[in-house]
Amino acid sequence: IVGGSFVPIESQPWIAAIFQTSFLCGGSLIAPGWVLTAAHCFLDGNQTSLRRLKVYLGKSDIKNSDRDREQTFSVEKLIIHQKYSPSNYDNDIALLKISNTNGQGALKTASVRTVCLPPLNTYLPVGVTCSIAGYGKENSSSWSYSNRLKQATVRLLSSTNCKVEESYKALLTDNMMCAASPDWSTDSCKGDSGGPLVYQASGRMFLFGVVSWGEGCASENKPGVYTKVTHYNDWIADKTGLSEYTKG
Ligand code: 4AZ
Repeated sequence: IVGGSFVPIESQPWIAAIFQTSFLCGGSLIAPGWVLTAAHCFLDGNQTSLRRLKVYLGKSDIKNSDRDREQTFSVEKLIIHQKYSPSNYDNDIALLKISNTNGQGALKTASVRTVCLPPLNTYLPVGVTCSIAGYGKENSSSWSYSNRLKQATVRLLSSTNCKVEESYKALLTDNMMCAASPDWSTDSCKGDSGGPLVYQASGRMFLFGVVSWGEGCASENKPGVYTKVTHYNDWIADKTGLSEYTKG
């Protein structure tokens, strides 16, 4: 995350840190046994070795473990969207079925809880402020990830605005949405992929976006691009067996 601030895990208790030997991507806990993330995190697609994947919840710091707050999981299943396109990142969404050593999903604590999925047919109005979070780079020229959890606010752009020449013209599909800060000072960056873009409504947090791609980080006229979670209610319900109307 470029800009924004360091936050304790309790500010984003649904964020997941996905490891494949080393840190790989962010994700979001949408149900005790399910993490939603980006498909492009798994270069080998469904050939990815599940045994090498580990998911941590309740983690404020990638490098140091915090045994009192952390929960660790192995991955039982990796489900990459069947229409994910590695060439343009269309349908950049994937699900991980997680379980601990007792075969159970996440336990709700102060540092671990689920995020709500947006109800069917909800649309965020252009200009609303959302928050993004992750353990990724603090600027594009960094050599390493932040390691500590950061959060920042960004505003939703209209697709027309995001498709102008200076932005992404032909690169955007209807399954993507753009967000940036008006002064281009905050953005998601490398290592934040798969992580959450959330919007607060009626005191609840809804997962509207999954960090997907962008040209550089916090560069002028190059917004961050997020997978539109509302386009995948049916897919998520079908793959997980969860109700489309997640009550949190
Ligand atoms: C990446 O490389 C990446 N500024 C993620 C998000 C953005 C750019 C790059 C958005 O994972």
